[in-house]
Amino acid sequence: MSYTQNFSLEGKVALVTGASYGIGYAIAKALSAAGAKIVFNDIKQEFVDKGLASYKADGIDATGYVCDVTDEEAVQAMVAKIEKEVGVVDILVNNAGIIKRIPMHEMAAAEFRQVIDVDLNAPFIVSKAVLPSMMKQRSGKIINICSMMSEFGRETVSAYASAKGGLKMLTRNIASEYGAYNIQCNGIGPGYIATPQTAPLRERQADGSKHPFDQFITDTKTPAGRWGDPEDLGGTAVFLASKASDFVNGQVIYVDGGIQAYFGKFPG
Ligand code: NAP
Ligand code: GCO
Repeated sequence: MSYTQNFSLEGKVALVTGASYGIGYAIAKALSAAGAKIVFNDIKQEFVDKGLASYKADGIDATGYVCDVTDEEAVQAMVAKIEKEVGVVDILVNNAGIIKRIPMHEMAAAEFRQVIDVDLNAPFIVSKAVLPSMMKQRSGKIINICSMMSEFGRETVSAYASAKGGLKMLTRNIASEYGAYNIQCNGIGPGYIATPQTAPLRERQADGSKHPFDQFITDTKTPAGRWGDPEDLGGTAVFLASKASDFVNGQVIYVDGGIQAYFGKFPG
């Protein structure tokens, strides 16, 4: 087998959750370029339709489903449908996610639970749904989209950091529990990526100047000196979805322009 064939996803079915736009969409595009057949979901028909139009415009023949990843019954039904209509899911990317930026002492327990539900419980639910067929075929790849907050805390993101820290451990546990079935589960920890999720942190100020958080990310925190583009994550996703990573299991690869390595710029 040639070196490049190791990275080919030809003949594989990839389910990317919440992939109508943003990071999920860019990862799906990369997996498709490597040969995978793309399946995605979103909560609303309107977003599935928008996603389908974008994939079509990019020349990708994707299949989209309406499904809330926190609803176990709906997820089980979607995976059964995918297996019937497209094929067994060889690659799962748990991408769908939300954030609520609220000081912890002001956060309602229901808000905390909602974030845990989408960002941690749902990856459990969707992984659980695809595992039986992966175990039967004795191969599979699960990629969990983690975060800088899998390692760090910061003001206002207690629920998100709890969920993403938990997702790192779920990643290690899936690797531990199903490695014997030739199933690899790894995480990607994106740095600060320009998507709708982070748009409020990049909003221009009334006087036209940069948002202070935007400045903090580019000038203080990130050695690369810029926000990430969703497409920056594509290469790592293809690697973790391919044969090239068959002996890599339970890792989180941080694709962050150097944030995890950096102490931060001294102001002066
Ligand atoms: P985004 O632009 O907000 O996109 C998130 C996607 O998830 C949307 O398509 C959304 O659908 C979908 N989604 C949310 N809840 C869902 C549910 N219950 N069922 C199905 N789909 C659902 O976010 P993003 O920035 O691309 O982030 C994607 C993932 O990367 C998330 O897990 C996020 O936490 C993580 N991440 C982001 C960054 C960053 O800097 N942007 C960094 C590290 C990690 P709707 O539009 O229909 O709500
Ligand atoms: C925030 C951000 C993040 C990022 C990302 C970093 O408010 O700090 O939204 O948490 O989106 O997850 O990796």
